Amino acid sequence: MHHLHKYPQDLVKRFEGNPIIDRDDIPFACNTVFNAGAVKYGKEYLLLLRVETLEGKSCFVLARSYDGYNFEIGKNPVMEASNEEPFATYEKRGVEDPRITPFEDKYYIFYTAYSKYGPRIALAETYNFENFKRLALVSQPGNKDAALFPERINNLFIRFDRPSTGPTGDIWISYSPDTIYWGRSKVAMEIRPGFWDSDKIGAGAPPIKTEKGWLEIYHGVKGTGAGRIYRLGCALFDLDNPSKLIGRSKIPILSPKEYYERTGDVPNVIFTCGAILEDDGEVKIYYGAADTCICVATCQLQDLLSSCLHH
Ligand code: M1P
Repeated sequence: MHHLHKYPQDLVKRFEGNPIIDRDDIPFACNTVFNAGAVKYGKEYLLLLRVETLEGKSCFVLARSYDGYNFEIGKNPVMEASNEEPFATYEKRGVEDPRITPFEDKYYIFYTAYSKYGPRIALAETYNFENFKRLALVSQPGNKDAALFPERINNLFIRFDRPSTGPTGDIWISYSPDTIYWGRSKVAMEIRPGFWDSDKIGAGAPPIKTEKGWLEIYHGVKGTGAGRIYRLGCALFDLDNPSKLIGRSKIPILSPKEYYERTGDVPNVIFTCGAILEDDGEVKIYYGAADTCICVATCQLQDLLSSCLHH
């Protein structure tokens, strides 16, 4: 039905072949696949898929592609709820929403460790996407949506995260000398009452360095009488002091509209954990739709920057 819309509504252009991955593509029985970390690894595009098993717990499965659209899916999970402490206690309900950051010679993965205590941020690393090593649980319960910056600033690692401070939630920034101990936490960007991101916001893809600042593609949530709507927007932060917000898109860059975004386990959800900036300035945004399948949409970096700055 989208061809009937009179005016274009999304800055970001959906791939016509969406969804690119759904549960029938996973080589074992599962419930859903969504919210994938994304990275370019040599000539390959890699997605670390969040796959929810029939049990209802999530694990991670690796998917590989040479064009960013057609993926070959690994036969088995590369990470499942851990049996080893200290992780086992806090991953009893699974591992969720991985975000991959290339960092020097390795790749860090922030993910949500989920248990009866609630969500916690956990950190793993890999050098080759064959072996994954858990490093530490790096927050108390009630924190998630962690996205690591791809370089140190003033000798410190930096992350955005989303502590739960009641029914609403803002994006915070924290600093660490070693990726394990985090502090100097402060709020970096707040919800906007009256807007599409009025109730909760959370970092999506790890920040992308641009000449205008750190670009963050984030999700914003608005409650309605029929449930929440998750949309994507973008924001720009100062290169030297990323706690300083420079600008923010006034309208969303992508909102649920297509059937696969409207219908699924959780309707009206567009949620990203990873985007890839190509050499020609195109940004591929991978997103989970309705917590049920994986989609991709593209746009020009310059258009995202303009949307942050022109409002
Ligand atoms: O169902 C939508 C999303 O809800 C949660 O996200 P957040 O706590 O940031 O609002 C997560 O469970 C996420 O995985 C899910 O896609």
